Amino acid sequence: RSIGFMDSGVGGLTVMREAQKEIPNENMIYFGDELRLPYGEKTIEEIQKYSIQISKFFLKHNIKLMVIACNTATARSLEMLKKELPIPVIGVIEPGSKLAVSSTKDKRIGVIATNSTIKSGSYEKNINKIDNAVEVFSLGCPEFVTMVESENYSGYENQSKVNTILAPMMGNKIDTLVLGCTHFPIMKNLIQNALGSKVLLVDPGIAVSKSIKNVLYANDIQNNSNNVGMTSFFTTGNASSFKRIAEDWLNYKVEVAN
Ligand code: DGN
Repeated sequence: RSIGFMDSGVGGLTVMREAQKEIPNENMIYFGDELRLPYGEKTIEEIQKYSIQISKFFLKHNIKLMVIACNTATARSLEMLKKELPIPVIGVIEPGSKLAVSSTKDKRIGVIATNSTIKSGSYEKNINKIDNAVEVFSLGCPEFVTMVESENYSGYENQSKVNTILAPMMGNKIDTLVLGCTHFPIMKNLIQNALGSKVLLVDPGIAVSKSIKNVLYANDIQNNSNNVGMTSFFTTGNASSFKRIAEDWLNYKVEVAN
């Protein structure tokens, strides 16, 4: 049985790549809902409906664990999926918040994400549940999702776009920035350049891969074989652009089905 990773597009690949480093022997299925992207601009009801549909697709493929590798869908449908599904479900916001709190020295954390994630207040709530002395500065950056999906995530012009979009974050004296959308690690260099080397970027995917491992072992559903796991990829959108971005990010050849 495999682990299902869902996102609205290619973003969740940043989470799956970390998981493949942590638990390379597990089989994984990736589902990118590019046709209905961006989730960040959809209503809560729409996001919940899409998440349920994708979970049904996964259950038909007999998954043993579902990872919501999308912050927007985590913010809006994690609690619902946890109640509805007969298998464990993991989101990205709680592990990401923990990692951010353990990283900040000045207790000033920036969060960049989709508008829906920012509006949900989920990072603020999770961060302040761990330490309510931390100040959280949030900024919606929906343009970054479009840039990544359209393969505009490097080069001078894209750098200056990123600088402009992140300008409102500059006066906040943050020492840590959460990449609160799974698409953002793909343009990590541009974000780091814009903020300068003193700001530590937190990629929740790294923390999520540890949670996945813990949940597998806690439920005794880990794969005990030493063989490298199989991975399959599905998109509701354009398979060839998905393939290009996935191969660029994962560094191996992939087959993508519709
Ligand atoms: N990758 C998704 C996230 O982490 O929120 C959102 C992308 C989108 O659909 N806007």
